[in-house]
Amino acid sequence: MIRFIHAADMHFDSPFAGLPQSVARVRKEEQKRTFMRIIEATREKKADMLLLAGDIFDSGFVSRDTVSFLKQCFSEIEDTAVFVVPGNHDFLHADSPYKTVDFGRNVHIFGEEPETYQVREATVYGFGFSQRYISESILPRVGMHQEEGPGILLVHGEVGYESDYHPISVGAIAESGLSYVALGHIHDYSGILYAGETAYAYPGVPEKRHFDEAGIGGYIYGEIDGERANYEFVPVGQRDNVTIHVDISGVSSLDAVEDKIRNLLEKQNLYKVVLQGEVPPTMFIDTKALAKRLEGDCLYIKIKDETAPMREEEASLLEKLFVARLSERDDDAAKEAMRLGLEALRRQKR
Ligand SMILES: [Mn+2]
Repeated sequence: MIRFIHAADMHFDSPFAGLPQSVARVRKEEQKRTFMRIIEATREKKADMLLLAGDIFDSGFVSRDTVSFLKQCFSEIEDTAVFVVPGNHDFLHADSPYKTVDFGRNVHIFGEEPETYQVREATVYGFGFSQRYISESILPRVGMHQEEGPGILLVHGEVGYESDYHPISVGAIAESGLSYVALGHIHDYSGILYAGETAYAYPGVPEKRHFDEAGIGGYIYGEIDGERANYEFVPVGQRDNVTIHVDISGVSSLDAVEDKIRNLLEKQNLYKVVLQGEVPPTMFIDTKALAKRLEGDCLYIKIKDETAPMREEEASLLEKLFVARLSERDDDAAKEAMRLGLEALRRQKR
């Protein structure tokens, strides 16, 4: 039986732009810790191979820390063959760490021409990016897998007919004779897909970085035993980047808005909160101050105000007068009176 672990798109040395520096620093450490979980799983499962399907690095800028971290990781799984294909973000070039660093005896980095390795009864095929864009489909150049054991292809690219990021057609996968195609490039887990007899999948980013990479990331564990195969997605990510839309229509005070948001937060996650609905024309939402008050309830929060002022005729004259008078005072009693008073006035209207 062949056992493998398939991960992709770690994007090490991502700047985590948009986050405050202190949070970005935490996230960079966590990104590495999540990868260590993948290394631990590789060891525990006694996997024959660890397949890394490109975009291991976010760009040509790779820190020394990251290089020594990866060397350390790979040395801890000496009995596992580690296969790496460069992706569009970390494509091969003369100064690339893929060319300049010796990652260890058990690590094989694929070049731009398809190569083949034998790992026990399995044949592993792969090739990587050596430029930012590839619009030609290279899969047909690999040829059909005709060896006896299972065939596994490791590649970075986009399933479809047209793409500047190495198009891979479903038809070509179906005709490949392969058991499994280990893909990288798409940042969400794709599910285990099939083209003919061949399974293919994107594991996605293991530790999600941005609000457009929501969910808990992971890797794929596979076992191929003769004709039988089993593939499962294993979550390992530590935090979720959650976007929530909160309708605050009818919420009469900023304290109530704060409470409403607080109830939706989970300590470990990062949040983008979009406020919606209609609010009294006198309500001014200082999103920065509000976020600051909620900081302790999650790792990070940013708030966007997309509310609209209530139409004039809906805010009664009485409400306006009431708010105007109370706004002259700025103490807790006035705030409480504002909340209770507005609630009472609105109840009356219904
Ligand atoms: Mn990527």
